[in-house]
Amino acid sequence: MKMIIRWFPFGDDSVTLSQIRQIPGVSGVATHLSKAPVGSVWPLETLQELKAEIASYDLEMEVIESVNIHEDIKKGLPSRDEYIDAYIKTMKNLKKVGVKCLCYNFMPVMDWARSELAHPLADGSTVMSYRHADAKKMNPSSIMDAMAEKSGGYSLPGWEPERLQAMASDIEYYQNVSHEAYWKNMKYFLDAIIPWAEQYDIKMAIHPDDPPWPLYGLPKLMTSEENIETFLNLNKSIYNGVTFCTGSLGPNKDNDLPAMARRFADRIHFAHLRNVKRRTDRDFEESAHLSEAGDLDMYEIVKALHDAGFSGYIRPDHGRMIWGEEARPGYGLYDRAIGANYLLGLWEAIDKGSKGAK
Ligand code: CS2
Ligand code: MN
Repeated sequence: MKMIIRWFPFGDDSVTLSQIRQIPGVSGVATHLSKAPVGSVWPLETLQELKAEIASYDLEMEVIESVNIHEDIKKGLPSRDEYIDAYIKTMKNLKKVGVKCLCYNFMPVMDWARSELAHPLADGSTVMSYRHADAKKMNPSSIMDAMAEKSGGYSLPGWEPERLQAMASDIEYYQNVSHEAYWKNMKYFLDAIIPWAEQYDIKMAIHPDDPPWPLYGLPKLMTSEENIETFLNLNKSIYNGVTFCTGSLGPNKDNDLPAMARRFADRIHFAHLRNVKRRTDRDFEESAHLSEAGDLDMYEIVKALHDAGFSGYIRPDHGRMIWGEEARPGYGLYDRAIGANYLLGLWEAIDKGSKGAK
């Protein structure tokens, strides 16, 4: 298992590689080419420069999060083939710079959605929160404005401006896309790229939908144990894997995360471990990583992964904003550093306990 931290390059992050390097137990970063338009081929020389910068801080760049999927692929349009070709060319360049795991998502139109980016907690920190009634009321472009305004000018993962231009018309398009059709589009993509993932030895790791339920009538599939099983059966290669994001799957109280971790461990190549506090079946807020801070038993989740032989990458996911830090929402330094070492502590105790440490 390797503990990593997500980092946004090219001045797009308030957190520095020098700071990440000082977090004990962290071996590398999950990063991406934030300036590469969705559907383009990522230039090898840019990747080489990025890897060299990361390596100059003794950090590894083995995980990419994310090479986003062009909407035409998700829609299953004829133009998808040219974007799939570009995706495969990008994978070839990623192989050349030593990437071993590629996190992506197949969420239609947008990445995660929240209705509040700085919800105050009693301890004076703030978290991102989701109230379904508010999110439904907010038309997508106002969510975009609210997010852009409150995110300190950072574009949020998956909410890059070029993806949002067509947001309203894309949402309209998906009103007539059935789950069955969407699964077919997903399978078409997987069957095209998994042979190349095998050849390049890059483990593909799809990220769940966040929140894990329908919003704006969009087909949200990666939401439950049953749907993860369906996904894994679309293409049975070990290279067709999952990013096990507990904060994305956790708001759905029917998701038994330790059981899912045990069941899918051999197809989980990347784990985003964070906690959430459910308020209702459709409302939640994020929390500190500690089990008692939210509704998830982080010990049981880590134990399930460990005991099932998980050997991939783990990262702390969204943290609170604490000690007055101003950063990309969910991506402050302090609470993710605390989370990383909490998770490492759990892993060490479970690992040594399993070996009968005295
Ligand atoms: C991330 C997602 O910030 C987050 O919650 O886990 O944005 C994730 O990077 C993408 O969905 C993966 O493509
Ligand atoms: Mn995640």
